[in-house]
Formats: sequence, structure tokens, C-alpha cells
Amino acid sequence: MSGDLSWASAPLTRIRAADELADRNADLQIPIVDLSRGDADAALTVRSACEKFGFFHVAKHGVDQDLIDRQFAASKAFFALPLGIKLKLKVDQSNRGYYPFGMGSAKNPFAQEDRKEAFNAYGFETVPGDATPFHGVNKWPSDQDLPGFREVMEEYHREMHLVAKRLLKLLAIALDLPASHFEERFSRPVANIRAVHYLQGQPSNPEAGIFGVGPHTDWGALTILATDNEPGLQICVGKTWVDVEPRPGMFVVNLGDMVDRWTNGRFKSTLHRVVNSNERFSTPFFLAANWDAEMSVLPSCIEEGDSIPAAPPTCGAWLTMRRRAEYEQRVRHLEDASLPTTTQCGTKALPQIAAQ
Ligand SMILES: O=C(O)CCC(=O)C(=O)O
Ligand SMILES: [Fe+2]
Repeated sequence: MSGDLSWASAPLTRIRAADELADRNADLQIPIVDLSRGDADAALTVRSACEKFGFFHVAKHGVDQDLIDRQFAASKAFFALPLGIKLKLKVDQSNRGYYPFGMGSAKNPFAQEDRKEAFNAYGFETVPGDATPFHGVNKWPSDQDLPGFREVMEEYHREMHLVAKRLLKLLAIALDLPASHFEERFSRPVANIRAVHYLQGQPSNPEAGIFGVGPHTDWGALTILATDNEPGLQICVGKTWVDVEPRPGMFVVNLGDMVDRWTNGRFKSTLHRVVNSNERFSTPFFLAANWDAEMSVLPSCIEEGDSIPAAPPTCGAWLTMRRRAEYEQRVRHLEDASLPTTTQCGTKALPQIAAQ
């Protein structure tokens, strides 16, 4: 990786916007985008949701409830496997396979380990042994260990990718761009599903820095989340953590850092976390752009006086930087117990990445 990395530590404009939101005492209901409506209509709700919250629910998305149920059944069956079988699939630099409980939080270096276990699979694979971060081949349990798991997860990934394409179209329209604007930079996206299991008997305790998932922003472009309707997800609005109430049959969508950067902070990547009391299952689908897509700011989102970095990184460099920076920050926290154990709502989430 080379180039000017100072770009990555530019201050986030979303913090200023979040404060303004608190001052206006805004309505805290996260909007619902109905995908059965026409593009122009749906895009209007997308626009206001992305400007205010960076989060929205998606209704009438066209994905069969039966597939969602089968996905959760498969995910529960996977986590119920003996640990020895799951550990045969332990994640490596390709980010594919099984994250054991207590392995560490990839996203939140401040909190203690997330109280979860997870399984990751990507839609696009390369070759075994590809040393590029986030590249490689998926790690599936054998048919003997868990018949049918791979098929359901692959089907679910394909469906999520279709929903994501529709959302990218709505995002483009919401930004007054041609509907196909984002197609090129998402022709071979870095896209994964992650089945997550928040364990029974491991409740969160925010004061002690203990979370299902610690406060973080997502690194990619957008995330489509299905849950088992057990509450837990909270988002930071102004200086307050706000519960995202489960809405059966709907997905929760949030924007990641890439869209925040492309839109110069107009569309937000919002700090969120999971504070759960009970066992919980969720499956986010994370969509980032093509590995070599540029993270340059959309010209229509640049206002006079904005300082726009000259050398934005590629999507791949960005993902790699985020992972490395948070790993390094975690090491610093392990070495220095006096550092804060969690990110406060309303403070900056992105780790600083030194220019080199
Ligand atoms: O499980 C959830 O509700 C959200 C998980 C999440 O934010 C993440 O994995 O990035
Ligand atoms: Fe997240």
C-alpha cells in the first residue's frame, strides 16, 4: 500500500451534523423505505434518512420470508456445532470463515472483546492462498458436518446483493445522479454476509465497556441487516444512543464510511453498537465497492471552501487501512490500561491513521 494516507484521518463532517440534529430536537424515528414504491418516491425517503440518520428500515423488499427463516435456521445450526468443527474454519487474512467468541473486535478497538461468535462468507472469491487482504475462497463446513448450509448462505447472499443493487440505484437518484451512477464501481464488489450469534449468558454492560458489538461505523458502502427480532441495535443520534426497534419482516439498512466519504459527509455513516440482554442472532450483509474503486468525493457534494484530499485511496486500501489501524489501536489499549474503554456517543469513531 502506498500513497498519501493522511486522507483517511480527515475529520468527519457527520459529527457536526449530529450535533445540529440534537439541537433541533429532531424526531428519532428511523424512516421506513418501501421498496414497492416507485424509485423517485423511495429515493426521497432515502435522501432524508441518509442525511439525518444514515439508517433506515426497508419494507416490501421482495426477499421471501421463507429464505430469511431458512438462513437463520442454518445459522443457528452452524453455531450449535461442536467448537472443534467450527475451529476447523477459523478466519485468516481473507476474513472468511469462523470468528470464535472472544477473538477480538475487528471494528471497535476501544471496547473489550465483542460478546459474539460469527461466520463470514463472500460473494466473489479469488484463488486459494491469495495473500491480498480480504481475498481468498470461502470456508464452508463439509456436507457431512452441516448439510445444506452452504447452499442457503449462497442463496441468501445472492438475494442481498439484488437488494443492495436496488439501494445503490436509490442512493444515486437521491443524490441527483443518473440511476446507474454506482454500477461501475460495484461490478465486482467486496461483499460478505456475516452470521452473528450473541451468546446466552453474555449480556452487555456499556458502563464496563462490554458489548455484543462495541461502538463502530461500518467500513464499506452499505449494510443490510436481518435480525431475529431480539432488540439490541442502538445508533448514536446527537449525543444519545437510540434503540432501533426490530420491525418484523423488514431489514435495517445503514451507510458505511465509503458513502460518507464519497458524499463529503452529506450522507452519514453513523456510530452504532449492539447492547443485548439475551441471546440474539443477526445477519448483516456488508457491501463495499470494487477492490480497485476510488474513494474520491462526488463533485456534486463539494462546496466552496471544502478541503478535499488530492489522493484518495482505493476501496481495498481503505479497508486494509481500517483493519490495520484498529488492530494497532487495540494493541495500544492492551498495553495501556489507562486509555478509555469505549467510544462515547457523539465523539469521533474513526481511528487516526498516520500519514506515511
Ligand atoms: O447485529 C446487529 O444488530 C448489528 C451488527 C453490526 O453492527 C456489525 O456487525 O457491523
Ligand atoms: Fe455495524
